[in-house]
Amino acid sequence: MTVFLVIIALALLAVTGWQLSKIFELSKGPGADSTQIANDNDNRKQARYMLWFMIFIYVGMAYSFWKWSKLYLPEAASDHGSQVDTLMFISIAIIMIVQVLTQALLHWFAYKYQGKKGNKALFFADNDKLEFIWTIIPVITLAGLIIYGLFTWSDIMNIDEDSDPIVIEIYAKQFSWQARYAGEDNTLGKANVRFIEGRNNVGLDESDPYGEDDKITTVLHLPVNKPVLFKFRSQDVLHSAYFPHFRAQMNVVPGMVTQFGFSPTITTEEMRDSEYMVDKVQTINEIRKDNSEKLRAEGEMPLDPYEFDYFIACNKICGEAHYNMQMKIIVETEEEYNAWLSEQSTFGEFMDN
Ligand SMILES: [Cu+2]
Repeated sequence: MTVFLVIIALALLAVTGWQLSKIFELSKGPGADSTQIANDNDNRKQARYMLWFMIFIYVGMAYSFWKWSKLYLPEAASDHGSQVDTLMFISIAIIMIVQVLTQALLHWFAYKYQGKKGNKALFFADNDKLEFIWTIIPVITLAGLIIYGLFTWSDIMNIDEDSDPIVIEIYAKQFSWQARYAGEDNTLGKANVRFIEGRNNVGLDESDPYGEDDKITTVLHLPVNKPVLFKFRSQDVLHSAYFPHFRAQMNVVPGMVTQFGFSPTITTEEMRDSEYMVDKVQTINEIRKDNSEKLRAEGEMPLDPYEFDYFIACNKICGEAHYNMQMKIIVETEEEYNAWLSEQSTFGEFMDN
């Protein structure tokens, strides 16, 4: 109702403004130039606006790069990540070059060929040579980008099963993630949403011997430089597993298993020690410190200092707590990983307890 009233008020305000401008025009008297057709003076003004607007766009662009380029993700922490980054960089570079050139031409031409009384526009109906040039250049560029993209895509998506990857299931539900390690046999036991009952909250088939040694956890540990094959399942709605630092994302679809594989290349410790992350964490903690002081003044609990961790975030708006649907990832050495995994209880042990 309030929105409706605000809209009506704004509309009435606009009508008032329009009527006032009419009165203002009329009050200028019969001698004033009241024609609706632009004269040389108007054209000159508009042409200058075009130039000013071009400067505004370029300054805004440069400022945005300077101000926000530090929000880029850090160096990719997976083996295929640099390929994704290169593809992205080339695409953006080409778009930027074309954008800067065409924007400049558009605004400069509007200025240079502004309307002048008595000037006639040069006009020709078609020019095959020009049309050929402006068609063939985008065709070659786009074909190049698409072919390069396809090669990169198939390189990333085709998982080499001979490399004997560690198989881990990522199980999504509103609003949390669980990881299921395949255990000694490296084979995941059968699972279905129909088997969910009591403590069996990911729906493992208890009659399947492969499932007996599976290990279900709420934190995802990964050994560095080992290929991992992720199998994704969802209990309820469409989710999307987004691993930004590893440049990976896969839809998690109820009723089917999707998959994606990569090898992490940078441990959590190494990433924390990187120049980028030290800087970022320091900035975050400075903000937290200021906020904590405010909280303390209001008699509330101060914030804990932030420490970097990899994570999976949900990248499909899946419900009210979607924004907070994430799982911590710890990339560590193989020894640390094995030590951690051996401490986790198997599904069989978990159900017997
Ligand atoms: Cu979700």
